[in-house]
Amino acid sequence: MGVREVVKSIKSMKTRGATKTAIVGLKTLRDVAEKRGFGKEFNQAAKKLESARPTAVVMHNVIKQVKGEKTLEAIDKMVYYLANIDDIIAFKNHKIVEKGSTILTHCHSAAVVSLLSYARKKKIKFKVVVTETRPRYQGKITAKELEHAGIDVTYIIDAAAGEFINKIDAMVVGCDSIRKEGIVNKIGTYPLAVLAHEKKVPVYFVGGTIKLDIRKKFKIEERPEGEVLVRGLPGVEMDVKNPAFDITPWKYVTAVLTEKGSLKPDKIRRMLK
Ligand code: RUB
Repeated sequence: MGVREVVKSIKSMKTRGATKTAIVGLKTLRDVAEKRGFGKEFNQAAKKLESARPTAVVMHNVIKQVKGEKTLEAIDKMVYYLANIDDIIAFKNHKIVEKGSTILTHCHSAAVVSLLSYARKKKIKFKVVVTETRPRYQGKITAKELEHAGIDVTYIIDAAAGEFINKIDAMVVGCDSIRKEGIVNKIGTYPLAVLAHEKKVPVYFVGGTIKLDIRKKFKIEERPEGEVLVRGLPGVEMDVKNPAFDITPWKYVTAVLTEKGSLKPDKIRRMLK
């Protein structure tokens, strides 16, 4: 696929998830670099790919690194690193999943699925409550992948979380960007974290340190209103908002599960300085 097709695939969410998007973006840039080098065309393609999904920081961080080195080997190294990071995170952190426990997750994160599947492979039996994740229903992908990994799944609408929270032992979600204000992830993560915190349920975010985000310019992607009101609301004139991500402030975060192990908020905030 060329740059234009990949940008289209990212914007339409055929390609999604912070890590996967960055891998696909990098592979596309590799083709550009192979044909045209690391000059103007490479920079233009990089800009287009980055702005296709502007909130997640992985694509930005890996492109920055590749621009520093300007070699195909640097791209290959980055792709390899991203393709393997979730396995390392799972290996280092799967013990947070306790035997007989029930985990709450939201949206679809490859890092979360990898960690939970690894725990199951290690013969730990547990349950996962998966929220459907309006408006794009990524919870369906998560439910399917976890069920295929032999995990007992309960699928709920987002608004049912309060009804289930007393049965939950830990909340485990992915992350798009780790910033000084807090952790950016799929819209709806923040209210779930507040609920979990209120009920003294630990809140874990899973993602590599490549998601540390020191960008000054940062925006929460606003997606089309048709995703929210699919058939519209004829005769009613109103504003429809559809932010794709929210920021969970640090006070609700128990730890970030990374390739360096489980890191507490204080440690991460020092790393962001
Ligand atoms: C996906 C989402 C995921 C993060 C992390 O949102 O918020 O939790 O991207 O994913 P969307 P991963 O479906 O809008 O891309 O662990 O795969 O990097």
